[in-house]
Amino acid sequence: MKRLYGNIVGLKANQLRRLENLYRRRIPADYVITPEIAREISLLADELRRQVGLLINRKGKIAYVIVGDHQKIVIPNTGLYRTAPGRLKGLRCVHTHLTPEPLTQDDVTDLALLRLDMMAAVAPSPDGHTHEVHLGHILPQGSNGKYYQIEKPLRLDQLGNGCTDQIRALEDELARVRAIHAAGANKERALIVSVTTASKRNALDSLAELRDLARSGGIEIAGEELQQRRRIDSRFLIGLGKLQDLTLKALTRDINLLIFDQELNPSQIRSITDQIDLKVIDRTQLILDIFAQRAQTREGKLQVELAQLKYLLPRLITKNTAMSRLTGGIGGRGPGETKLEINRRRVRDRITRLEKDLAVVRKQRKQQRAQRSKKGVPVISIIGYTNAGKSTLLNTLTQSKVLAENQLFATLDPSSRRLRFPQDIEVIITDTVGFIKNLPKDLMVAFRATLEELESADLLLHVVDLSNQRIDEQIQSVNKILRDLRLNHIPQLMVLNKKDRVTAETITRYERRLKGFAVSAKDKTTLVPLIDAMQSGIAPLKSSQETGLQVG
Ligand SMILES: Nc1nc2c(ncn2[C@@H]2O[C@H](COP(=O)(O)OP(=O)(O)OP(=O)(O)O)[C@@H](O)[C@H]2O)c(=O)[nH]1
Ligand SMILES: [Mg+2]
Repeated sequence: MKRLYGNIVGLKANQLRRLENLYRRRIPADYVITPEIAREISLLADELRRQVGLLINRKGKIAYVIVGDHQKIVIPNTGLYRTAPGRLKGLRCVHTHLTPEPLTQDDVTDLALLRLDMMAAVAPSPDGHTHEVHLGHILPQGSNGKYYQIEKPLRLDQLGNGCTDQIRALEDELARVRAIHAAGANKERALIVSVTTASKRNALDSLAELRDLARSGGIEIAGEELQQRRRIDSRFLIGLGKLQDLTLKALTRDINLLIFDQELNPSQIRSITDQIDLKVIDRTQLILDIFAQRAQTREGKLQVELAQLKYLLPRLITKNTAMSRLTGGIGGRGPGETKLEINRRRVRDRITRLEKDLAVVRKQRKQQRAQRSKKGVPVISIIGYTNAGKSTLLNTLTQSKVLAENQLFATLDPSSRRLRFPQDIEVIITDTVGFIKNLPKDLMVAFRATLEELESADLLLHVVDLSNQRIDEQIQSVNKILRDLRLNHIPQLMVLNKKDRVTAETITRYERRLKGFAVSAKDKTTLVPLIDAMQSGIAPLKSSQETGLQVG
């Protein structure tokens, strides 16, 4: 005889036998539950003053008999049952309520989180004379923000309602939704989530940027969720109820990834992934993943790996299933799944190794810089917020073909080009990785070698995107990073880019305010005043270096 699950302490032998006998019963395909079994479990529950529950498979076999307490049953770990993405569990739950109560919040949570075929509660009818059955199921195409449906209570003689067909139809519909999305290759489908105490406007701006980031990371966005709270729930960030909503939404829209705009600490990631069967990442990890996709050179790769491992280390806890979702990152790139079993020590060893390698790189770069300054070739560095048009500007200035794309972080590895000005001055012009607000600290540290390159710049071209709604915040973020890197003493020219995309009035306003040069990096003819300014910015420098050389 199969065993019972739950709290069977204090049950009498004949009660145990009656419970165990339930395993022998079979439910005909059309029925959620037969009236006899419904009556029987209600009777048992009344006698025990405990809830009784059944998990029933698609063949009508009872797979689990569960004894709960007065208010709830705890569903055992049904992990062995299939959980194919976009499919239901293949089990439905029918349990008793001791009072005339419809499906509870807990019932709906179980329905959602376990992806049960159905959830049913057999409860006394309000008049107390008979029983009625409350039934809920997932809605395949969530409409009006509702992802589950609770049916009108059924009388016991209404239970033969084509139950199996209904479940099949439900699952077909889920499969259809999934097929539509699967057509878009094996992209990740994400729900982006922001939980914030900030103003709505700031939160929306930030979400918009997160959307761009996700898009740049090759992720498809299936939905957005903004929750403004007076206080942040320190365990789940969002409330548990909301989390449950998200799970249902994820199921019905075939979503496999949640991206949080807010940084999640290790224990929050764990509490969330303990609750839901989805991959969960935060903005920082998304940025790290994009960097991992883009890194081309050995140095770039070293830097990204270092940043990823540093981020990972505090989140690395052995024997936690949540880890597989965490370390995988989007599409399992970066340090990824193959190295999942690495323990903390090995991660630390690897970090030390990477730091050593990078120290060598830094030294080499330093020597190169010393050489350059000995030769007296001035360096102009193009900096600015990501996607501002830095690479495009470099390309147009030097007629080269550095990758420029409408993506965040198209450029990761710095590139340098020589440029000869009309006045016959030669300079080196470098393009760098773009900046972003709240640049993850680990990235900043890891990219020190690249960023140090900026220290030797004689002139910075700060490129801004006039057409971006968030231009002011972006300028502030860049200036903050420059201060953090102690680069704010280097002379700066403001380059107001993409002027072809804004009105003349906007151009004048920003020219006045920022004393910058409005250009269209794509159009060489617009660059003349900027080139003049670059020359006069560099010329005094060049002549003083030459005098210096003569003296030496
Ligand atoms: N309309 C217009 N688009 C531009 C202009 N300059 C750049 N772009 C576009 O803006 C996008 C980003 O340009 P990039 O040069 O890659 O920008 P970036 O600053 O190097 O970006 P990251 O390397 O990702 O930080 C590309 O799609 C460019 O074609 C411009 O003057 N006008
Ligand atoms: Mg670039």
